[in-house]
Order: sequence, then C-alpha cells, then structure tokens
Amino acid sequence: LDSHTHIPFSRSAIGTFFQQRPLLTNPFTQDALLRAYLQRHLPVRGVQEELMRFGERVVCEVEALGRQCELNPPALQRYDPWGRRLDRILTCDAWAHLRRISAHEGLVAAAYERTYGEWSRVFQMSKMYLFAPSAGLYTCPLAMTDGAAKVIETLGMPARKAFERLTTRDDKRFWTSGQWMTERRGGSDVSSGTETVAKRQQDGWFKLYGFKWFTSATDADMTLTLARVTDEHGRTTPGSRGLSLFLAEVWDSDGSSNGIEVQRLKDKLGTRQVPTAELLLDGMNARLLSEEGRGVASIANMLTITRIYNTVCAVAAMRRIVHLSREYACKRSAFGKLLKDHALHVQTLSRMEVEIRAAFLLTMEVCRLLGREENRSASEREILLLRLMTPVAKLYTAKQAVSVVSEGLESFGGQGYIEDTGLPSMLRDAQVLSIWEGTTNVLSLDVLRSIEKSSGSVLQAFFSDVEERLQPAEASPALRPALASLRASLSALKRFCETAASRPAGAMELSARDLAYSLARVYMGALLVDHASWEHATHTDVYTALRWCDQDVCPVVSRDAAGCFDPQTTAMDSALVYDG
Ligand code: UCC
Ligand code: FAD
Repeated sequence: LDSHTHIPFSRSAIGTFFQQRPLLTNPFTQDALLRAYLQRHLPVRGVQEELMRFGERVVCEVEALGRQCELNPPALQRYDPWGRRLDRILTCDAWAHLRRISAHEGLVAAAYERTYGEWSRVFQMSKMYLFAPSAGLYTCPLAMTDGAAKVIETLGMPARKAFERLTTRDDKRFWTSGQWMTERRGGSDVSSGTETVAKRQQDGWFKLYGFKWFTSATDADMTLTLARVTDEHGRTTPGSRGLSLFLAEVWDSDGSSNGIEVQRLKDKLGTRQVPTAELLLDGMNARLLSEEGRGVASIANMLTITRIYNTVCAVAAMRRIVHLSREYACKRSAFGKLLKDHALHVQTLSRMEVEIRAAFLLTMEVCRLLGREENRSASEREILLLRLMTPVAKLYTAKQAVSVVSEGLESFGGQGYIEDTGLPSMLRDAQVLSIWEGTTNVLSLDVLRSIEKSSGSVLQAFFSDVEERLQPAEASPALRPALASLRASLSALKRFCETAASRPAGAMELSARDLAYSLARVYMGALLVDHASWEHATHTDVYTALRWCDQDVCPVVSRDAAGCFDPQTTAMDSALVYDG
C-alpha cells in the first residue's frame, strides 16, 4: 500500500498535480484605467466606493448567476398538458434574479435619475461595464430597455407609464423592452424588409400582422417595433417613408400573449442565455408612438443606445479575458517558469491590453458625449461627434472583442477550449457583437450617412476635436513620436476626405470600412495621448499611447494609395471571390 502512494497514477490515484484555476477578483480594483479615468473626470465622493461595492457583488453573486443562465438556457413551452396553445418562454431562476439585481442597482435607472448630471451616463456605464462579463447577457434586455426609455423621452413622453416602469428601481414594477426590427427579408435593410402591416382600429389603436424573424429577450414586458400603416384600401407605402414605430405590451395580465405566436426559439452559436424567438404577429394590439412614416428616424434613438451598450459590453469582455489571463499567468508554469516570466507571453498580453485601453477610452468618451447631450450641456460639436462616433465605436470594438477574446482563450492553452471552464462561452458571445445592432459594413455606411446628412460637419467636429486633444502633449517629449504619427495621419485623413466629392461614383462606398477604422484608430490615439498628458498619468499610459501609434492608424489612406477604392476593382474583387 505504502509503495503505491509514491507512484502517481497507480490504482485509484490520479496524480498529484492540479493546475490552479484563474480566480476572478473584484473587477473594479483590478482595473487601473477605469479607476484613473474616474479619478480624473468624476472625482465625486461615493462614486469609487459604489463601484467597489458593486464589483464585489459581481464576484460574489452575479458571476454564479450568469453561469447558471449559460447552463440552463431558455425553453419554449408551446402547449399546456391539455393541448391548449401557451407559447410561454421559460427562463431559469438566475435570469429572474439578474432582473431583480438590475432593477435594484439602477442599471438603467441611473441614466435617467441623472444624479451625476452630465456624468450620469459615465457612471451608469461604468457599472454596466463591471456587470456585463458576469451577467449572462442580461445586458441584452437592459440595452433595449434603456433604448426604449430613450425613444419615449425623446418623443416627448407619449408613453409616460411605460417610461416610468422602464426606469424604476422597484423590481416589482420594472419592465424590460424588446426591439423587433428584423424580418425574414432583411435585418440590415429594414426599410425594404419590413412586411408587417398595422391596421387602425376604431379606438385609435392598431392591430399588427407580420413575422418578426429575430426577437431577443422575448420574455420582455413590452417592445418597440416597426410596421406599415394600411390605408382604407389595405395599401401601404413602400420603403422607409412607409414605416411607423409602435409600442406593444407582449403579454396580457393572465400571461397569455398579445396576439403573438412564438414559432420557435433560435438555436444559436452563443448568447444561449437569452431567448431569441421567431414571432408571428397575428393581430397584436399596439399603439402608434411616432409620427406616421417616421419609424426609422424615431427608432434611431434606440439604436444609438443599444450600439453604445454593445460597445461597453465589447470592452468589458476584453477586459475580463485579460483580467483572467494575467491572473493565470501568475499560476501556470511552462518550460521551468511561470507564464508571466516568459517575455513573449507577456508581450502578447500587453498587446491585448493596448487594444483594451484604446477601446475603453473611446467607449467612455462616447458615454460622456451621450451624458452631455442628455443633460443639455453638449455643444454643437459634441452632438456631431456623438452621431459620428457611435457607429464607429460599435463597429470597431466589436471586431476587437472577437480578436482579443480569441487570443485570450489561447493564453489558457488547451484549457481555454474546455467548455466547463466557462471560457469558450466568452468567444461565442463576443462573435455576435459585430452582427447584431448593425453589421460592420452597415455601420460603416451609417458613418457615411452621418457625413452626408451633416454636409461634412461631423468630420469638421472630428478634426478640430482631435487637434485640440493633441495640443497639451506638445509639452511631453516622451509622447513626441505618437504625436508625430497622429498629426501625419490626421493631415492625410483630411486630404482624403476633401477629395471625396471629386471621386467617381461608388468610391466612397468602397472606402467606408477603412474610413471608419481610420476614424476609430486616430480618435483612440488622440484619447490615449490626451490621457497620457494628464498630470497624474503614468509611464504605462505613455507607453500605451506610443504602442498604439506604432500601427497603421489610418488604413484608408494606405489603401487609397494602393488603388483599393477605384470602382474598377469591384470587377476584380468579384472575379477573385467567384473564381472557379
Ligand atoms: O440586432 C438587434 C439586437 C437586439 C439585441 C440587443 C443587444 C444590445 C447590445 C447588448 C450588448 C450585449 S436589434 C436590430 C438592430 N438592427 C439594426 O441595427 C438595423 C441595421 N440597419 C441600419 O442601421 C440601416 O442603416 C437602417 C435600417 C437605419 C437604414 O434604414 P433606411 O430607412 O434605409 O435609412 P435612411 O432612409 O437613410 O434613414 C431614415 C431616417 C433618416 O432620418 P431623416 O428622415 O430625418 O433624414 C436618417 O437620418 O433615419 C435616420 N437614421 C439615423 N439617425 C438612420 N440611421 C440613423 C442613425 N444611426 N442615427 C440617427
Ligand atoms: P444581411 O443584411 O443579410 O447581411 C449579410 C451580410 O451582408 C453582412 O455581412 C452585411 O454586412 C452585408 N451587407 C448587407 N448590406 C450591405 C451593404 N449595403 N453593403 C455592404 N455589405 C452589406 N434583430 C432584431 O430586430 N431584434 C432582435 O432582438 C434581434 N436579436 C438578434 C439576436 C441574435 C443572436 C442575432 C444573431 C441577430 C439578432 N437580430 C435581431 C438580427 C440582427 O440585427 C440582424 O441579423 C443584423 O442586423 C443583420 O441583418 P441580416 O441578418 O438581414 O443580414
């Protein structure tokens, strides 16, 4: 017997070495940049203490709930035992618990209470950022809830009772909202894709008939949706001008649905915690919220909010994987030393960290602009910047998240691929960030839309803002290379934009993605330099700015020089794609 204890793997023994798992600790105390950002911009008593407390709650309570949601995905109960149609979406207890926590913590309410004035959005989104990576995608219903509240507020409170429920801290009264836009024919091209019709009733309400192809967090209490109002002959107006915005409660007080058949729940790569359903609307009672024909323009306010949530959640996912990766690197040994002592491994983590810091500052800047707009303290330039940078931030951080989370999984070696570590779900959930709320290309075209609609004013706002941000760095010799790189890129970008009008038809469309990436990278560079010029900045802040500016921050200019936006390339691109 004695001899067996010295021989690993013999009989029932399974060896003596067990790798320590990466430990999640308070994400607020772990996040040097978040704390520094708040110290610089929101040095108000109680803010850091509140986030510290909430960070602890995330570790001790929210994390386990989020995991339970992943392991107990929602189900559809279509019939009762006696054959009656039920269409009930069953979610787990943890999902309900996250709803209560969200209400009590004011994760939506904080934005509308405006306790911190123009900084209220930064405060709210800082909380969301701590919550998101643990919260089993409960951020998805919260995003749409916040977006619905924003739409109602912007339209002058046509649905005050709903607004109060969306923004309350009382979990018994708290409502979540859906956002039903996508139909079978189109999720990007909503204007041509929407077949749903709205028939006016005598009492002024409408009955909606149609098929919504993707509806997330369908257990919501209410929804905003688009439909075409029919005239007395049943005719509708095609295109964008025929679309109106409606508000509907999803469930009646007895739990039965409001003229809705749940066809099925989607079988998805990720976001498995969230029910996403296909819905047949067969006479759903709804009220008109917007002016007739102003549906897309009205729901655009919801898109702004949900796109900003997407951005916050993308950065939060990146932050979480690096938080765990760097912790693991202090425990895992290979080739005779800890991973943290392998220079190449640490370089890999540090490149991820640079991406996160740039993304974080961009995200917080967009939240700051939103807060100022809502507090009515934004300048004209800030309003233009909010319009331009919302799609830019969403599209860029979503792509970063997929790449950084993927790299993060690799930093755990084989364990990063093992399902019950909880790590693979992070990659699955990151992958959706560049698809929903507008794909990368559709948002790149939205950037062009914002430029065209403002006759270029959004770009003027961008250029003058970047120039102002770079000025304080003149005094810092250490930042000189970053400054030189950004100034050169900025001039080249300006020249590129000035030539837009004289380019052949189709050229700007071909440049849209690279232009959006350039706007993102230049702005991120300016924000990093700005942060590194702060009097309490550290060497690490300077190093981050320098590393960021090492890359090609303005790919639209290099690609233009290579002739990539010549409309003649389309034929070659097509030949290449369909070769064979
Ligand atoms: O995907 C979804 C997921 C739900 C889950 C929630 C997750 C939240 C994140 C949580 C993170 C964990 S919901 C579905 C999302 N769907 C989309 O994002 C649609 C993507 N497609 C587009 O964005 C297209 O560009 C469309 C639908 C907006 C194009 O529509 P139109 O009608 O062809 O566009 P128009 O004609 O150019 O614009 C119509 C009006 C114009 O206003 P007016 O008439 O005043 O000139 C535009 O300026 O809408 C205005 N508009 C905007 N305004 C269009 N886009 C915007 C905008 N982004 N901001 C302001
Ligand atoms: P398509 O428009 O068919 O896009 C296919 C490809 O074509 C993409 O690469 C796109 O970038 C590209 N493309 C399209 N148009 C252009 C163009 N003009 N120029 C260049 N490239 C272009 N929708 C809701 O309304 N509510 C929800 O709650 C909801 N939840 C979702 C949940 C999940 C998990 C997912 C995956 C989707 C959800 N959606 C929801 C739908 C989502 O918003 C759409 O799938 C998305 O907007 C893309 O639309 P589409 O599927 O029609 O793709």
